[in-house]
Amino acid sequence: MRFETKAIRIGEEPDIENGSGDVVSPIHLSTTFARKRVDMLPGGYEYSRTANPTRDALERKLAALEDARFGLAFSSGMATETTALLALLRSGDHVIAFDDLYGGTKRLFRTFGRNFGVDFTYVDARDPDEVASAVKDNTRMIWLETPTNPLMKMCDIEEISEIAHDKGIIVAVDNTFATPYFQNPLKLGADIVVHSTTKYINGHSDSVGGAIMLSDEEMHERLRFHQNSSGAILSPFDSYMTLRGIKTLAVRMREHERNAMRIAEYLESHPKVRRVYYPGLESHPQHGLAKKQMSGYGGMISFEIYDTVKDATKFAESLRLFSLAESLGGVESLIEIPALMTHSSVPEEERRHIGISDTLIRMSVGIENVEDLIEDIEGAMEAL
Ligand code: P1T
Repeated sequence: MRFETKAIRIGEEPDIENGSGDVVSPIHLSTTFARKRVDMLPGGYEYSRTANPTRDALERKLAALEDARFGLAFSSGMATETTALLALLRSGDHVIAFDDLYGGTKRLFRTFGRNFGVDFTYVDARDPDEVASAVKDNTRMIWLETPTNPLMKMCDIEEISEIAHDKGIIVAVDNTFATPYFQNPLKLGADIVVHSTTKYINGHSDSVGGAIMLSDEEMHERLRFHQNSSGAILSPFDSYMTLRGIKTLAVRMREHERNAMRIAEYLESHPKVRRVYYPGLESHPQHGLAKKQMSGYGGMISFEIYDTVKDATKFAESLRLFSLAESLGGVESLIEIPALMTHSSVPEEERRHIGISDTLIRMSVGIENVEDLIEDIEGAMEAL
């Protein structure tokens, strides 16, 4: 099956022989499942934290999207990351992470590292040599985002995976920005893929969730054990919402990208714009890598305008169609200022080092009519 077919069909095969033939997975709200004898679970289910039929349907669909053997669904992207760290690391381990990551991920790594004795080293993973030279004897994991939030930096998953696998290091890739429609890290050698399903996978800004997809059986066992024991599971209702959202992932991503490309080109030619960060632009320093490891460039754009934070704020507040809000990946367009919003928990000095200026603006381009979006941007530029 191709991507669009899997996104619609997998996990929700109608059971005509024994069930009611639902073409859509029902929302199984039951917290527990009855049995006739203590040693017999007729439907295979015991207690909904451990496994639930609606979440199972979603986990099967999620796995199919990344061509993985296993999928696990969690109550948020952050709960997913927390579970991955708990399941796969031990005190005394060392982790190498891309220095440009979602602010909340860095905040989690800071507290996790401090409280559990895990050492994190941040590197500019655009250069694989920087990753290689950060490896120590106790390095257990390499954590990557590509493209990164918010600077749209990229790293070569294949090359970094080769460095890691020589030394038995786990490669985890947060694929939230690219989505499985445009990029498949497991096929490039990564061991686990992490998603905030809150974003493109659900796609409608009405469910907070997260997921891990992977094919390694032993790592899956450990993650599944911690999913149950720490309990940060996705609810049956949110599982249903996400199942529903995924069915249109391919069509949505094609539209997000089409609109984003038009807007990135428009911004790049605008005299009030200093710089545009979008992997689809030939001016992006890693456009070649984007072409190599992604099949499309996605719907996220960051850019800087001349000159002050006041101008950036005024621009963001003057837009009428772009909602001034954190998050991304929904059908509606959003705008935000990372230094003041999503990445405000990253210390100022670190933001400067990475390149997140106070005037950096991040757009999640929705799938509204692109002419309306450009007119909106034009109006806000004129207000400056
Ligand atoms: O918000 P949550 O579902 O817990 O996901 C966290 C997360 C993980 N990874 C990436 C790449 C993310 O962008 C996020 C959440 N990001 C935002 C809320 C934001 O506006 O950037």
